[in-house]
Amino acid sequence: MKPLLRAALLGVLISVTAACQAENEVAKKPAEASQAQAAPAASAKAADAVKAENPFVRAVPPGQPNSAAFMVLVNSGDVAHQVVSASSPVANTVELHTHTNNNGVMEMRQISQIDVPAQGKAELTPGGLHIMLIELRQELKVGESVAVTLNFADGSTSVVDAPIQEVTPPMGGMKHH
Ligand SMILES: [Cu+2]
Repeated sequence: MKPLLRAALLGVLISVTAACQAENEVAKKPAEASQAQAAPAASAKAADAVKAENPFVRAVPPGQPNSAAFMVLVNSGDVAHQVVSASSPVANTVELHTHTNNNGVMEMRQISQIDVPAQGKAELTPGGLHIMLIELRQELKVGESVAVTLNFADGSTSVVDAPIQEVTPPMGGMKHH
């Protein structure tokens, strides 16, 4: 009796599953077709696929001309994206920077873009990649936040609200003579 019951249940399950799949396929097809025509690759826009996690800006004392913004850029899409520039109302100039180790001395240099791989991430951290805020227009106080606009290679943009935090300098320190 029991095996028979199980077989009967299994049969019902299989037919239900099969029916669902068939229904889904029928329902999906027209939607996909119309979406592709209306807005090609809309979901692939960098600003939609790339999210900034844990953004923060280094707090600086009054008189200090520069600061930097850090964050983890997470790309949930299947296409690689690139940040090609950034801007912020708190700085006259904003540049994309990285750090390189020159015989034990950490040096900053400007780069043309920050790559965010498909299904991957780019980590902007003190001592590594960062968004350089040059010629600050205002003091950056802990507890306030800074708007940083990211401009992607595909023309889309996203504004990141980055809280201002105390950041201890990375090991090795900056270039000094
Ligand atoms: Cu820098």
